[in-house]
Amino acid sequence: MHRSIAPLATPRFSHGIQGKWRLAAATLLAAGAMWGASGSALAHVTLEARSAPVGSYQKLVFRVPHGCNGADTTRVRVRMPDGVVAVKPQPKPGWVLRTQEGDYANPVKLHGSTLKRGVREVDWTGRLSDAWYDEFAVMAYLSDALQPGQVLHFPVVQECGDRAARWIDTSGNADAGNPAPALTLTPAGSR
Ligand SMILES: [Cu+2]
Repeated sequence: MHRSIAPLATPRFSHGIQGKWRLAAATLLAAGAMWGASGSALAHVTLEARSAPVGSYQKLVFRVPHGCNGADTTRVRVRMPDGVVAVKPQPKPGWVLRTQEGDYANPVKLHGSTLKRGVREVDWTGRLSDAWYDEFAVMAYLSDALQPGQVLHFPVVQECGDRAARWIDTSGNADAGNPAPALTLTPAGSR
């Protein structure tokens, strides 16, 4: 007697297992999208610390993880927003350091004296290979007049020879192509 062997039917997963596969697939997709977004955002010029208390001294570290479309970085200029005072940049061996002074929007009382002007822009000129990572730091005081919850934006122009990347978007939009490094202010004395 010849019994026909039914052709192998597509294994039908029970709804539970199929559901799980679908869920796993959806999670992977979402993770990929998020990495894409946060990965690329994290890969721009950003601040190491994302938040800091009002009325405190902070070391602000600007991270440069790549050049301009493959070209080496030759200059990094950072503008200080209002309320960021008593700025002292960190020199870097092999880089020329320049600063631009200007009036503060509001005078700031600090250690018994009133500061009316100071460093408003810092400029490092040198060379950083696109294949390498580096940091550019300043010490600064976050004025007591600033408000917790406020987001400070530090526009950065990254020059790469005759090319440039302008990290100057201060909209705070997550999908901004060229976001300026941002610092969220927390209440005085908070960690
Ligand atoms: Cu990037």
